[in-house]
Amino acid sequence: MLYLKSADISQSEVTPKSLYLNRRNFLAGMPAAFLGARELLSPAERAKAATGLGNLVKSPLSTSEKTSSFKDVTTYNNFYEFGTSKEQPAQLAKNFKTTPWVVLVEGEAAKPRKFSMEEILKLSPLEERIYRHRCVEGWSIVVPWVGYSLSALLKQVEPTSKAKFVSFESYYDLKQMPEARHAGIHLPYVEGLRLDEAMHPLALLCVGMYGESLPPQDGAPVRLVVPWKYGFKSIKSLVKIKLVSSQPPSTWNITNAHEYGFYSNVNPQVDHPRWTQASERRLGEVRRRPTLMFNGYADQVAQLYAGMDLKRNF
Ligand SMILES: Nc1nc2c(c(=O)[nH]1)N[C@H]1C(S)=C(S)[C@@H](COP(=O)(O)O)O[C@H]1N2
Ligand SMILES: [Mo]
Repeated sequence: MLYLKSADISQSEVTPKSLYLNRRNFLAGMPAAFLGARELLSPAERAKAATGLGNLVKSPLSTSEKTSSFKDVTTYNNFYEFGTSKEQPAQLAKNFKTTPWVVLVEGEAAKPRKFSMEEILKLSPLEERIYRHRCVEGWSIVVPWVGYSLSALLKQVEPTSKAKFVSFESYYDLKQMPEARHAGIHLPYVEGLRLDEAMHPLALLCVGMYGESLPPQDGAPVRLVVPWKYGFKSIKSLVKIKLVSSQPPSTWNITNAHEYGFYSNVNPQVDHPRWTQASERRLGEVRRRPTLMFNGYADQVAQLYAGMDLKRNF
């Protein structure tokens, strides 16, 4: 019998009403203990099976905190296109087809163009960046991501002076993502950043984790990781990036504007309407820990918001 723990209900990104509408989905859910094929391999076998990402530059932007386990990070996911429970994406994204893959970068740019995945992988040296990553639901992880600053890609297309924001869109195909019908959120998944946020060196264009290419459930083949914002800003399986002149829509804001603003900076002083944001639980740990302003990246990013009311711009 599959049942929901009360914490899962009270701290889910979707409202209880949407959860109720998704009940069918939960009842059809997979056993939580099921492991992905790669999980069954020994570490040595896994290294052999991995898509080699070559020599990774160790980034000085990394935290020295202990990384979360590969298992936790790849079996407890939010990827609504592949189901709304934490266990579904690892199961239902298994056969997600990520080759060939093309990302269109267009809009207010002198040189808009498409980038194949092969081009993206070669654009800039791949770095290992160990970041804290916190979901608005109150869980967090520390992940050795692989990628490089998003700015390297954006600079390629030469943003014009009219470009003030960047909008992002995920892959969406009901044939590959049948569960998306019951997601209860606006799809295709869209997100946005102000241009200066997108150009900040911490904003990562991510192509891998734990030295390997990204598993489908974590956003293969290419996603964003914006470590000072709640996890939902870190859009997965990116297919489109558009430089725009005004603030673009974002999936969670469209779905529930009362609960999710455009900025979504991690801020322990601004509670979510349905729960506190003052603390979090790191996956693999029992005791909750205090949540840090900007998820611990205040020294690097607070300047971007100087003079802004961060309670109003939540
Ligand atoms: N396309 C897409 N991107 C997404 C989501 C999603 O449902 N669809 N979920 C977001 C949320 S709510 C979180 S917390 C992070 C989770 O990333 P992870 O599963 O790699 O930890 O992905 C974000 N990116
Ligand atoms: Mo999230």
